Amino acid sequence: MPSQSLLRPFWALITAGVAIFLLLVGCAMAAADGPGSATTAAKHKPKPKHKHKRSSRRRCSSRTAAKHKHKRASRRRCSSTTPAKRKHATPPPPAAPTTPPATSPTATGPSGADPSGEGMPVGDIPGWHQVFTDNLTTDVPLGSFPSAVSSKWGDYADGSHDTSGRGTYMPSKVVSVQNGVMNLYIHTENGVHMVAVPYPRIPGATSHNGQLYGRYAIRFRADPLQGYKTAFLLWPDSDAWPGDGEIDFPEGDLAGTMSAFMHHQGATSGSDQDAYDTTTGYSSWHTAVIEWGPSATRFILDGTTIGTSTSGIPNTPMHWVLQTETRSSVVPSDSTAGNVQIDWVAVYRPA
Ligand SMILES: [Ca+2]
Repeated sequence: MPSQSLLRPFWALITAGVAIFLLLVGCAMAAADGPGSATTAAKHKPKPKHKHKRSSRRRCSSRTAAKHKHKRASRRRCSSTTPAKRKHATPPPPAAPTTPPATSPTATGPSGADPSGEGMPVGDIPGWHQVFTDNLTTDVPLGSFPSAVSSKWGDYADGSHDTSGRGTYMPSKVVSVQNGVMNLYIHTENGVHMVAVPYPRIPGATSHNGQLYGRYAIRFRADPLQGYKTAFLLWPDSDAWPGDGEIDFPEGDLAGTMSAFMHHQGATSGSDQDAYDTTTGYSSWHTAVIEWGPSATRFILDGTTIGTSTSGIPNTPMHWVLQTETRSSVVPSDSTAGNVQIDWVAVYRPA
């Protein structure tokens, strides 16, 4: 039997060993609970909604909005779309395949009514009663829009400035219907950048052509015209902006990508809104749908929902205008010319 004095260093060694072992185990556990768990938490954290306040993307100043309050042609719209600056919280939908812009539509159906390859929806769908359609099968020569189809369409009058002030609404020089498609021939004459804002006249609408809630579908494409944009939108009949909100889709530079926006009911500034970006450009045919209901506003691009807003939904009648005009931040070249094309539109009211 070893003596007590001989055992003392042995026990000291064992104690030290155990202490080191416990220390190592402790460190390992701490490591597991520390950065590792943070990473795990981040990985499993619910994805942030694909939604952000667009504070950096100021729309019209309140001064501008007030100034144009009663001027239909010039109201609103002074956004400078800078998609690159806006980060996506979630991956955007995949980009549509790009095909060379076809300025002259090629008919695919027997009647040539659906050159985009997707027929116009006809009839009610669950929750929605169809109130307006136009497959644009009646030709309208340049200079005759909207007078030739005034029971179905209106447009801002020739000669007024667009939102940025750089362009001029000139439907007589811009809008025609041919081969089953409405063409908005965006171009410059004598230094005047010519744009237009056709809008369908909705049966049963308010005196401002509005509805309280609705579903708005459009099949469209555009040539990549730098410095021009679409802001197809729902604008409050009240003209109370931003208080009564606004709904925009698709909005974006024709040479860039599309976004959707819902300005909140009760907003006190133009940045009080939800924004949903995509990586989809305008060159190919696309179908954009705004579903505006009392409990949700959905933005659907080619059958995929790209954003849903459930609070601050505008709750007064609004009217749909296919606003196509110059951008505020990019001066279009005088040589830039091409078409925004619309194959069909379909409008619904709540069933
Ligand atoms: Ca058509």
